[in-house]
Amino acid sequence: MPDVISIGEVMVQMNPVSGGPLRHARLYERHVAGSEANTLAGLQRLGVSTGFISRVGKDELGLAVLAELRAEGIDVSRVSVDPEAPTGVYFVQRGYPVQGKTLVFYYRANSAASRTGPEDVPEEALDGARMVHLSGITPVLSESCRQACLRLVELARKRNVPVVFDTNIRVTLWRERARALEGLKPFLAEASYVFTGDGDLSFLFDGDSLESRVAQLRALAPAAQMVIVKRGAEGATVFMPDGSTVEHGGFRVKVVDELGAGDAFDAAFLASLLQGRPVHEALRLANAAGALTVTALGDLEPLPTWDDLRMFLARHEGADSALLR
Ligand code: KDG
Repeated sequence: MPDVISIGEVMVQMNPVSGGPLRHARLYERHVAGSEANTLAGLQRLGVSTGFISRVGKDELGLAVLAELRAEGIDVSRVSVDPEAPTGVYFVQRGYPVQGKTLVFYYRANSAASRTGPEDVPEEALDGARMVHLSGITPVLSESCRQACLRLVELARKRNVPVVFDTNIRVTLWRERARALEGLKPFLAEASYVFTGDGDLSFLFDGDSLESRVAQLRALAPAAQMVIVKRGAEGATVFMPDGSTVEHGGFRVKVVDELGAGDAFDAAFLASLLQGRPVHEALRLANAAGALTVTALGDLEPLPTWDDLRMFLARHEGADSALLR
């Protein structure tokens, strides 16, 4: 029985081998990715068992998605094949026209995954679960997806399973702040752990400091034991309920493909908590996992194992690095 259950959409990712605008891209690497499943794959690499709820199309791309998720060891018994709609696809444009920024072009409207509904979330899906993980992407995909997410959260509450929620704002999908805030509220209200980022916080709230935006988020997430704010290469900060914070700096690496870093971060943080590691150590490992994930194309492929993290930390923290136990 999986320790962590999540729900979302996995798409085929078309990632050009060269830079520049997509209108000229001719050679692509074909990957498979989706924020929530990326997090599950990251957990699997760190020894945590996971299960995913979704749909794929009855097509070649759906077979590719299923094959990759299975290869990561994710339980896909609750990913159904929907003959009525296709598997979603997205294209990535890295570093053009703004260096260091990635643009994403979705071909996912009315995809099979967007037809996921509460009927795909039976109560037994939570048998044995230690955490339920959701992100702000799935509820915006369709009304049935929103209902499926609400059901998952309701079942988690009924069974006392902690809910982990990553705000994961995709502006292209939400379009405007008021809609996003309304859409995220029911999930924030139930979350025991909230992951967010400085970009997400600025999109959601006004305020002259990170602290004031986090305070506004906390007001919507009164049950949150931790609000974890990711700041990319700058590191991350955990805001505890008593107002104290725990911080860890980021690691400098050569960025090849920034997508998936936040998912890798969540995975390493959660795997560390599930192992009983202290918050500061979880942050250190999560920052390292995020950094490692931007060093290669694709979201799933560069996700680290414990051995990868050990080697990375030894290199980046020097001889004094207190290596993982
Ligand atoms: O986290 C990276 C993913 O967000 C991206 O690769 C695809 O899931 C995705 C999305 O919805 O944007």
